[in-house]
Amino acid sequence: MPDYQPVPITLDPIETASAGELRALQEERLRDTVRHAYANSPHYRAAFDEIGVRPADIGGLDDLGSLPFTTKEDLRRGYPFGMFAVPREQVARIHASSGTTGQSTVVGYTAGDLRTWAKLMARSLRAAGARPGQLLHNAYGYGLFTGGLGVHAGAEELGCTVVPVSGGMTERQVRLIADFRPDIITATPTYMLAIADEMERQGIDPAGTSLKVGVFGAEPWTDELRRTLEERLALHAVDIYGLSEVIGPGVAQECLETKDGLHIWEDHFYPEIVDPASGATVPDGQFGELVFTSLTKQAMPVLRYRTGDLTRLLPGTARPMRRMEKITGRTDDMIILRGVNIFPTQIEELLLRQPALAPHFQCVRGKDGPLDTLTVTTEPAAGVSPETAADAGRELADRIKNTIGVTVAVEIVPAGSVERSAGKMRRVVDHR
Ligand code: DLL
Repeated sequence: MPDYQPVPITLDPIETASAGELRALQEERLRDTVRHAYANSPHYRAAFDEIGVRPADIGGLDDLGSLPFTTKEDLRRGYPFGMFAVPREQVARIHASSGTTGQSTVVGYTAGDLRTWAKLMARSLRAAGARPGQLLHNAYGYGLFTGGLGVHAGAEELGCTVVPVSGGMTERQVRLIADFRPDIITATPTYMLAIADEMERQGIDPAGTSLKVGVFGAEPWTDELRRTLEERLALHAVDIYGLSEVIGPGVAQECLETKDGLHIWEDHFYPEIVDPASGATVPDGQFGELVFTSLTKQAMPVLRYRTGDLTRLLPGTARPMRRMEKITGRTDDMIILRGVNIFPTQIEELLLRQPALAPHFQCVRGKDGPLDTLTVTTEPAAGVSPETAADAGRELADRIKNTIGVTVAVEIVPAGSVERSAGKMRRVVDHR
């Protein structure tokens, strides 16, 4: 890791506000959001009416539980603009999910929403250790995905020099890093690994670049991958979380000085954790599905949006606002194998402890007669013989058996043959 210490900088007053001040603001904003959603969104008016709730019934955060959940299904049904709560003419920008797991979902922002988003992204980058005047290499994809443009606006807002590279063309990414000497890089953690591989291929030492901080997110990643990235690239690796339905990147951010989970910007997004099966709210500290209520969004307010992401809420540390632990996985990426629940992050954690194996892998689901199977496909690490990698693969299978309690196959494929992505890596492949 580098000895980089960002210069001290002034925070937004709300970032250091007392619990009481924060709560008062959240309650006022919640009441406004509920009134706005009921008055202007046909979806929410119908959802409230169906269960007999009126905006006046929501006096504060304690009443949140009486509001209906919002799901991805609701957004799909409203395709394309059915969830907007302002006339389309007032929507300044549209983003959309790729729709790999179903129909794409569309989100919209007023000019005011875009300003809020840029401010929160700037707050996130500042917490990550970025400072005005630094050069930021943005390798999140530009386009309908919120990563590229979201990070871009926040970096400009903070006063950075932004290099809008987008994802892909990895050879060029490496050249630009060498030539422009950025301080900060923003990318998915798996794409950062691919960039590091390309540096090595070009004979550039990944630990010798100008990079000081990597702001990695948009997909689940573990503390083991943090260690791998920090050692290999000699930078600080911090986690950034967000989702388009809520705003995009900049919903929650890990602080450079603590690296202990992500502070949720609760003055704009109110979090709850619910039991994924029953929907009952669980107390802070307990695992479950993350649910968000937007508190300031105008174009597309969301009430109790079910993210499908699994984590737990923890008290504040570097900032008073609560933290969420690194995401374990998504409910739809959970593999149930012979009654045992497995997340790709658990595999990642064990795989990265095998230095003879590359950090690239996929979980391939298959069938053996009536039985479901799981094969972890991975590659030998650079310079490792197939025989040594095969031994490490057998050891990995043993460790998976001993810690997760389930038998999987580990298949070592030639270097470069595990699928790569310039954005979100597809961890689970279903061949059943
Ligand atoms: O991935 C927004 C984003 C861009 C976040 C750049 C961070 C950096 P979506 O494409 O809508 O938005 O995907 C949202 O990605 O529900 C999670 O399942 C996953 N995800 C996002 N950040 C993290 C993270 C962007 N830090 C979905 N850790 C979310 C784990 C994450 N999963």
